[in-house]
Amino acid sequence: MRDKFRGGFLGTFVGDAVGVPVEGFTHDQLSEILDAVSRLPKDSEARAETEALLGLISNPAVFPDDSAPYSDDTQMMIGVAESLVERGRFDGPDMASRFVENFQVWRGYGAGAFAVLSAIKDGMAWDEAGGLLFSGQGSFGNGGAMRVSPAGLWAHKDPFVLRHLAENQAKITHTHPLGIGGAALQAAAVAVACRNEPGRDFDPLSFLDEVERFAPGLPVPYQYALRDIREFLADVPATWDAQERLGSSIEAHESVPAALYAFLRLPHSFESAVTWAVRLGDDTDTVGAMTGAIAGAFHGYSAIPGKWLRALENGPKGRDYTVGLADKLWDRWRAQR
Ligand code: R7I
Ligand code: MG
Repeated sequence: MRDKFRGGFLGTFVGDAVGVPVEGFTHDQLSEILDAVSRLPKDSEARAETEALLGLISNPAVFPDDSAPYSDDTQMMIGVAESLVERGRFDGPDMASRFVENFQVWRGYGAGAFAVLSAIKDGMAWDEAGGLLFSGQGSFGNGGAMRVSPAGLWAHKDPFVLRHLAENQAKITHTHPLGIGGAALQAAAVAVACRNEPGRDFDPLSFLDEVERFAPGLPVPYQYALRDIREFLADVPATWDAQERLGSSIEAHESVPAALYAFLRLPHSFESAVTWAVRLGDDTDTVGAMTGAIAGAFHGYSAIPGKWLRALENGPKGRDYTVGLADKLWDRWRAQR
């Protein structure tokens, strides 16, 4: 179980880091360029330059050890985890203050999240700023879902605590029902991944049933997407059609289902699932992070390729810190049972 907690944390971190350099590429652009780079001569300058542009997805060696950066996804996941480790339950003011303490603008925050964190930093109440976004509708970006894995791990035994945690941590920045629903779905997927073991008899449809039991009554777009996922899973061989139907954008309802599908489509390999997810294009770091969280909680930290782990940035609040944080959450989880 410790390995699964670490996997859920570092899965987010790795998926984020793999996706960061190629964020904003469309699926077609990414496919073309990956195909082109594989045909360039091994020792050519053109190949080295293109690989340097694409980062971990094309060649992990382009990053010296301890240098591949994470983005806001991992930074905010760290905030969720720090608060849970310290408080042992959802504590809004504490979690919001950790988001603000960790806030480094250059990590690539969404415009809404940036506004919320800046407002809280300037003294606005932690539970007020999020609801002001988008003319009072609140954000339906995927920011509440991208960071939720510690909540999924923490509450993997209890669907009620899980829902409470997932929704409340989202609401600090995302109060739109679709933003909240995405966080609930992603947390449920991580929780169910934590509850199940990889093996030959793994059944994606039973996994999906369990996810739906852990996240009942989601807004309609999620219910349609879950139905689509069932349809795509029956498609053999799988195609990229899912990309068009599910989407991989910055909006929660157009990226959380895609991340779940990427895991279910390739449930036997962390690396394959994350690579596939990032290759969907568009919001690559977040779809990568969310797929990585699910696959990491399922396969465990020990299944994450060493070539990716070694590359991750390892300064303050880097790789070693994040592994330690996962261990602390696990220790507290055990102590509290
Ligand atoms: O959701 P969020 O924290 O970040 C999402 C993505 C991730 O990929 C991060 O890594 C980062 O790159 O951004 O950021 P928000 O700003 O809350 O939401 C993201 C975007 O979704 C916004 O900038 C809007 O374009 C859009 N959006 C909305 N547009 C109109 N009306 C979200 N909610 C609304 C809305 O209600
Ligand atoms: Mg990001």
